[in-house]
Amino acid sequence: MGTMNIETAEGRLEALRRMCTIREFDDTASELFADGEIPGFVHLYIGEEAVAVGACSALEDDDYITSTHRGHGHCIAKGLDPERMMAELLGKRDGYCKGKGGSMHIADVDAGMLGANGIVGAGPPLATGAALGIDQRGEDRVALAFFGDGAVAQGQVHEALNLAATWSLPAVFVIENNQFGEGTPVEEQHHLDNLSETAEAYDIPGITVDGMDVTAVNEAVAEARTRARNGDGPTLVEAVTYRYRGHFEGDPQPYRDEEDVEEWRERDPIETFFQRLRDRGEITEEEFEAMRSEVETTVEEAVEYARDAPEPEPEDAYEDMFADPAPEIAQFAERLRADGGERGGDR
Ligand SMILES: Cc1ncc(C[n+]2csc(CCOP(=O)(O)OP(=O)(O)O)c2C)c(N)n1
Ligand SMILES: [Mg+2]
Repeated sequence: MGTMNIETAEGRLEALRRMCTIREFDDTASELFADGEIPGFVHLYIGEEAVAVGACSALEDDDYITSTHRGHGHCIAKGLDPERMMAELLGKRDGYCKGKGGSMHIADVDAGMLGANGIVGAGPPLATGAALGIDQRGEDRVALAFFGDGAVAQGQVHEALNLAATWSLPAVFVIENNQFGEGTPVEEQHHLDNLSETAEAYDIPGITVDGMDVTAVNEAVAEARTRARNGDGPTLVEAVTYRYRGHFEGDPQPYRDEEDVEEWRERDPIETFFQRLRDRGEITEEEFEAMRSEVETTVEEAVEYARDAPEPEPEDAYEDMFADPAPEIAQFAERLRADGGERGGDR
């Protein structure tokens, strides 16, 4: 819950604002990528906003999350700063990982965001580990892992579920079923119709919810959190959603038609939540317009901040990489520091 308790009108507006911020941030990232301003790969969260915001609105501020290669939405939902996120996307020194990680490696341990992750299925074991730490220290927190339909059959995900269940750890597992793993439709990846049925193998609760509905995701995760905090172990929540953009920016998407995207857009998570709040008299069309233009300004300012931020220095390459670097690495880093990287590849 923290600052986004959607049981209150104020919290619901904050949830709407965060969903709008994710949409605007990723629309902007799409443009910057097309213009060549973002190096590497970007995977956008557009269409899936209700999952990250629904889940994070059920958490307390000091709970942990783990993320995926499609992590911008998780970061914004967890309250990370769009300026430092954008700086990271642009490879700048003021980014969350000093510009050395990029989109797929944004992390902020202080905010409980244990990292985006380029390895499909790598988040759940981190969440199980974080939950074990919580348990050992006797803290009042949970660890929640977001992972895709494409990760559900990964071996390490099952190891993570099994240990969390066996040790009744305070963990929550959230499958983002966005209908595809790269270009493979979910029904060609799995024999199960509802991926939450995977929970049966570990004798833990599994529930499938509408991932286009922020309230439905919030309720399922809130219940899972309560269960985790009561010492009753993990829950597997499947949120059924859709990604509007390709797998990565530049994906030619031969595996689907534009009409499929249009069909899902009719249940757009931001639009439907806005309409619900408007019908309850909690926000007017004008107020929503104003909210959207504030969000636009926030993201524009993030882009300005990122553009103005300095590049990392070559000799920073080995900083913050190893707790205890091997002697060869330490020597090489020292040489880089001494000559500013001028020596290039003589190793
Ligand atoms: C262990 C591993 N295998 C394969 C890949 C390549 N890969 C990157 S994203 C992806 C698809 C992931 O699909 P899903 O988990 O459904 O997440 P989505 O992209 O739909 O959000 C694959 C196969 C990888 N990064 N890591
Ligand atoms: Mg997927």
